[in-house]
Amino acid sequence: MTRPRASQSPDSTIVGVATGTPDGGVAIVRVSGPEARTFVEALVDSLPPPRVLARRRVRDGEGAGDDALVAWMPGPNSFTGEDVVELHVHAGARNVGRVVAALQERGARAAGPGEFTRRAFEHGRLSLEQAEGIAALIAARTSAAIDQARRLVAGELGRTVESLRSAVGDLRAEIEANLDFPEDVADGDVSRWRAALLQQEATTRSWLGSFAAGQRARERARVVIAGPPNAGKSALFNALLGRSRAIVSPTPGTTRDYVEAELQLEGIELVVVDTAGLRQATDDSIEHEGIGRSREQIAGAEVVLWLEPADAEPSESVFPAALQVESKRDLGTRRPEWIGVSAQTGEGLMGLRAELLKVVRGDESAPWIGLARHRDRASEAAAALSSALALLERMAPLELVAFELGVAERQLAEITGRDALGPIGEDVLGRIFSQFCIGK
Ligand SMILES: Nc1nc2c(ncn2[C@@H]2O[C@H](COP(=O)(O)OP(=O)(O)OP(=O)(O)O)[C@@H](O)[C@H]2O)c(=O)[nH]1
Ligand SMILES: [Mg+2]
Repeated sequence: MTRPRASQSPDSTIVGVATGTPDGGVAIVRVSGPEARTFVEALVDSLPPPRVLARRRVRDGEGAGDDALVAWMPGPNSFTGEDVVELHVHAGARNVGRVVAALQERGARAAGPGEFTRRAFEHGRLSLEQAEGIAALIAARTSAAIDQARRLVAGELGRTVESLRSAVGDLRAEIEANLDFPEDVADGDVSRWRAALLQQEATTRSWLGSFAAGQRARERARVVIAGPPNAGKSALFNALLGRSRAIVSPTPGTTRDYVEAELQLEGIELVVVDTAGLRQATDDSIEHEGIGRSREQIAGAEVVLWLEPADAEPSESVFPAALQVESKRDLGTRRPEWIGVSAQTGEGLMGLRAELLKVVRGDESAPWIGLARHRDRASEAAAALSSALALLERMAPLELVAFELGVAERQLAEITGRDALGPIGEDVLGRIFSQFCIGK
């Protein structure tokens, strides 16, 4: 196990505010460590029985003290695995500050970012990817992100990864058992190993293949409406949102800066962006700047809606890889093969929404809930499994195959962090837990 730094001594008792800002009516002050009980008892006379919320007066100074609810959760069956006491006090920075200061006077140390969760990990209460799931849950901005983070916290990824890791480990053990007598290895063994390896490699690659879908689902896709001036981009933007958010006018070059707004389509959150119309020569420097910003928006888009109006000739600069939409269909059509809409009559909007959903959802393959760090480790594991497979097919010495399997095993173990504290190291843990807010 990595030795914590002196300032993070596992023996120290830490205090932090578990509730975030802005304050609600109640704030939770959490104390964890061997002296949690003693420190809090000094303020509240007696602790309630374990896991019972009881009312206590918190004497944190001269006056009457705060009227609080106190929960006492003795370790190891607590969130951190240590003795934990939670004080539900009245919120407000000053009031909470006094309670925290009183605990610090008794000897509790202010917790660093993610320190409670880190202790939970170090005491085996959570695996690493579950801890990362907690951070992802706190940071989640879309309902898909919340679902995925909850599944991480519930240990779903950890169980899948762990089951592959143990299969790789079993295979390595079996191959190693044959190292001393390679001439006894039967052809049947080799083809069985090969089949197992193929399957393990395919599993890992399938995670990598659906990583992007999971990431897309977590984030709000940016849908950028672009096209020549006066195409009806702002009118379509408003029609999609169902409210008049952007200025619509017959003057080409009306929209200068881009305008963005959130849009929900069947439970999928999108960001729709209206941009300044693209045209070549313009000596208006503001419009010029606006066009530059449109191009940046297009470059950063998951989906570009390229809009051209039915009452103008097709332009030469249709943006490639975009959904091609003809606007002002109430005026006729010159691009019958494009998706047709009219912001004025509402014609075609349903069809456009359906096309948008199709693109945003991408392939319907189940998205992987792993985060970027998990993808990186899985990708190393997949590479090692591929090498092992290639070595086996080349009839290379079995030591080499076993070595590659060992690499794959270690990479997979780093995802959950459970059995691989050594190789993970302080810097990785520091990076992961520093993303948390204080009190988590
Ligand atoms: N007939 C008809 N007119 C439309 C429709 N949509 C927009 N218009 C008109 O087309 C003109 C331009 O609309 P905007 O939405 O401002 O066009 P834009 O593409 O945002 O233009 P810029 O911001 O200048 O690039 C306005 O006069 C709108 O009323 C439509 O569906 N049918
Ligand atoms: Mg506009």
